[in-house]
Amino acid sequence: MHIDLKQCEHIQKEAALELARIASREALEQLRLKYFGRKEGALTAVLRSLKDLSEEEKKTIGRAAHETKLYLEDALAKKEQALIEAELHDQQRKEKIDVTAPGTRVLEGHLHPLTQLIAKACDIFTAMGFAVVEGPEAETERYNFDALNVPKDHPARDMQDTFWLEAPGMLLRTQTSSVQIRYMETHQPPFRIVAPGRVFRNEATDATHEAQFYQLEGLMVGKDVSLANAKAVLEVFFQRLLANKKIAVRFRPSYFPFTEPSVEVDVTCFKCFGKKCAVCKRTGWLEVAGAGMVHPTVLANVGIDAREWQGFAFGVGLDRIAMVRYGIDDIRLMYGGDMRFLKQF
Ligand code: FA5
Repeated sequence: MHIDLKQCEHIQKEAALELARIASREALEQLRLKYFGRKEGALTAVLRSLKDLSEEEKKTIGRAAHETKLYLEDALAKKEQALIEAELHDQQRKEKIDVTAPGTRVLEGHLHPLTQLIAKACDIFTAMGFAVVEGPEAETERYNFDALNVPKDHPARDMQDTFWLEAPGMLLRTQTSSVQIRYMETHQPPFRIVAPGRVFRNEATDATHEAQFYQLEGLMVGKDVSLANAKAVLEVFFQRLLANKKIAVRFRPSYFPFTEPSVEVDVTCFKCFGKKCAVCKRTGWLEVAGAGMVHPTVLANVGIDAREWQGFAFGVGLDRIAMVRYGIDDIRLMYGGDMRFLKQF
């Protein structure tokens, strides 16, 4: 191979152009091999052929070749350093934490309005000495109807359209009154309990009727517990629940097979506070529960002597209370799972 000064010059120029275009350490390594590679390196070939030059040529061309070698080594090293710094800078930029940037809000859940209402109700009754108990949603006909003095062929069974289960004698409870029986079977009076829970009725749904809703059962049995006590307890409950001492309760005669006498419980409309509005149908009252004195036959069914013990029971419809309290105009919203609705409570 014959070399001359031009060749060295050419290598320097070409390498400088190529170096300017290089953007990665891998590409830089390729370039290093192109010039300094043991077998095929362009500059390696030049340096190798120096030994064939005359003494005169060695002085000029040899020096130029060595300068080119030094130049290239230096340029490669500088480029490598620049690439390392750029990489580092890039990494730092990516990993940088801006402590002043606004944070990402963590979505926080909260309790369903009905769950909030149940918790509040249980607190109020607990403060009045009531124990909170529960019963199953899939219930037997005996606990839901028979033991509650609802005769087999009595139309009262149709009052609450029942979802029957495939297992014989099993149903989805239509009322929390079934918990009264379960509790009284296993406890001796005196006692006071509340039992909140979900009930089911095979009804056409509309803005105020759902096929599933919540009730809160109350039961107080003692030696001389009367309907007046029921009125007082319910009045205190609603006054505390709605944080308003002016709330009153009134009883209207009614009929339930498991109570005698039986009453419908109305409470001062807590939308208009008695001023008469659309929610209370201009009556000033809201119908919120059924109640009465536990029927002697029901007590006998669970082995409690009705000559010695007596008491009241009530069943509050929780959904309608939640609706008036929170201004919800359609009961079905409560079970729709729509976040836009739920987020408001
Ligand atoms: C009963 O269920 C009786 N077990 C209540 C009772 C208990 C009376 C203890 C005496 C002694 P009633 O079917 O009226 O009664 O229902 C009670 C409350 O549940 C009603 O006042 C109403 O607020 C609510 N309710 C009834 N049906 C529905 C429905 N489809 N959707 C939403 N709430 C309902």
